[in-house]
Amino acid sequence: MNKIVILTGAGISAESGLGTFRAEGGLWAQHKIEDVATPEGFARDPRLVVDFYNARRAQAAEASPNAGHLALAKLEAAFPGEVVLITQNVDDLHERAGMSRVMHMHGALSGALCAACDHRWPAPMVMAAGDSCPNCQRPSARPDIVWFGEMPYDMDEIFEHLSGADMFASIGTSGNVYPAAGFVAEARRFGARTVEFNLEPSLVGSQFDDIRIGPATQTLPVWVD
Ligand code: BV8
Repeated sequence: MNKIVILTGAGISAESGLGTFRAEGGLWAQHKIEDVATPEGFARDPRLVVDFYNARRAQAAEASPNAGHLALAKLEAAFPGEVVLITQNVDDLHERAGMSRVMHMHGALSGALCAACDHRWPAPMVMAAGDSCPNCQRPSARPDIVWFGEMPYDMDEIFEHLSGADMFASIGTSGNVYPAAGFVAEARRFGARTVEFNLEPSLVGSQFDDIRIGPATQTLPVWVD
């Protein structure tokens, strides 16, 4: 086996104290998706959206990588073949765990994007609605996050990786959101073995060859060793 493709979701950061989306009291319980994670919501109330991501950026800065993040970094360092990590998460805990290759398909809290000229730059810890773009100087800075209805980043490269995967592992994601929830079917199409790590089977759990039930901080170190 020489290529492992990994997809992670909010569940891998849950034990670092970062809220998931659909759990009781999760992020979407406190806010409506259409108000804080769509371009229309940002156009309607940029301050609400910018403050939502400022709060998550501050939380992520306070959080630490957990044994699940560290296990994946250990796998990447020790595996003789290629490990590609695709995350739906916008925190930087994979990087801070030592993972060298992280594809943030839904963007990252550490990034800012210009809604006018598409310029991207490192986000300040606290963004304000109407911050100006350092490139075009217009007051059109927004969080560099892929919202619903927007095209995730690096999709061509991601499908390239999936077509060459020998193993596809999906960790801590509920299988609600596409195109990420469709990756297991894509990997299977090319003959990959597939394994899911979750507290319970996800909405696409039946498509996996193997499911490891339990907290990622326990199931991943066992899998990696
Ligand atoms: C697009 C950034 C097209 C924001 C996010 C109808 C059918 C199918 C698709 C659609 C549809 N209607 C609309 C769509 C498309 C839509 C979509 O899928 N909607 C869903 C809701 C139906 N998708 C999109 O819009 C995507 N774009 O399709 O573009 C296009 C084409 C052409 C041109 C332009 C566009 C873009 C989606 C990206 C949205 N942005 N994130 C932010 O982070 O604030 S999505 C957001 O939810 C998160 O980023 C995350 O990626 C995503 C999924 O959440 P999960 O990570 O799975 O988290 P969740 O809480 O749901 O689950 C946590 C899991 O962890 C649970 O299973 C739990 O059991 C487990 N867990 C908990 N603790 C642990 C654990 N597991 C292990 N250990 C633990 N300790």
